[in-house]
Amino acid sequence: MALTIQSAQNIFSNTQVPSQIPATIALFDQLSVDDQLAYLWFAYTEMGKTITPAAPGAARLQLAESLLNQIKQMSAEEQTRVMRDIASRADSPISRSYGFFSVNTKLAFWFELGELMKQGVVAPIPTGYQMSPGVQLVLEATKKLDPGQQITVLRNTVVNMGFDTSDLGPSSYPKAVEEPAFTRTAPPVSSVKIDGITEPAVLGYIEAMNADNFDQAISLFTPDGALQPPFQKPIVGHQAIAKYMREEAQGLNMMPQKGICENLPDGSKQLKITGVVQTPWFGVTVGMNIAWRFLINPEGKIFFVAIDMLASPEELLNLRRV
Ligand code: 45D
Repeated sequence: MALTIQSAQNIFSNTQVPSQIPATIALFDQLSVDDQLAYLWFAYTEMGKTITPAAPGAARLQLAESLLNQIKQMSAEEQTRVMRDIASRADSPISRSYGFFSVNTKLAFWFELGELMKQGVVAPIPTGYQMSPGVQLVLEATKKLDPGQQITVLRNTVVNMGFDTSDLGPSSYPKAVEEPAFTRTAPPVSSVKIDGITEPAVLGYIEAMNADNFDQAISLFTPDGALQPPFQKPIVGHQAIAKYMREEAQGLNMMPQKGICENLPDGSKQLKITGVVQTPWFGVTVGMNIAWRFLINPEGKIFFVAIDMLASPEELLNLRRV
């Protein structure tokens, strides 16, 4: 039987547990735009007492510089309007420019605005703003998440902001040809060991990703292979996966711990591996509990890999057979 992405998506489906991350984002989405901005400010400053992101390097900030300079020059009211436009995905010039940013440029943009807010150069929340019960509710829901889940909520809200530029074609807005590299927080692990796993494609994948060697990682996939990031649709084919990895998978520390491997009748294999991933934004201070679900074809190539955020640390041990 030929492998299909649809059937691959369902491997180990019995170990999937609903995540609090989309549930929290759904609550956030129901807030008014001023409430959303206020929530992010409170959540970010509260979180900042224990963990803070690393400052984005100059090269990354440069990609957002022209927007930031425009905002710095505005009155407090104009600054508030711009933030409302971006948060509500309005069709305005600045919200369009933001919409063309890569994920990491979006994060760098808000990081810098957050700094400017702390310095009093940019207005944090609209003057006269009163916290609504809805904001309180989403903040309470956020407090119950572990740090890895909290930063995922923040990241996803920032990613969803800005005018949706997907139908506009390539941007006329200046964009770096290549994403600037993140400085690694730990030296790459050269020999990967995963309890219960000997599959060369999987070990090779982790090793290549931990060295940001995306060409090497891609070469382990079938030409029609797919990678499905957390809460997203599968990204199909070498070129699309390579673009995604350059934009979003740089500088990650992947620390798989244990896994199971099952042989299927057609000679392919399905594997589930659990472990911890660190993002260069937070380095070793935040670990995200995740699972990789691999489908390896009979020739030993990766046909499919899904990355799932685990609902709780207990899920790290949930390696039941199907
Ligand atoms: O609106 O094997 C203010 C893949 C107030 C690749 C603010 C992966 C106003 C394959 C505070 C200023 C990548 C899928 C906003 C593996 C306002 C693979 C600012 C997984 C917005 C394993 C807010 C990788 C700010 C994973 C500055 C799971 C927020 C990676 C900053 C996960 C938030 C990475 C930051 C995550 C969040 C990174 C910096 C979750 C970063 C999160």
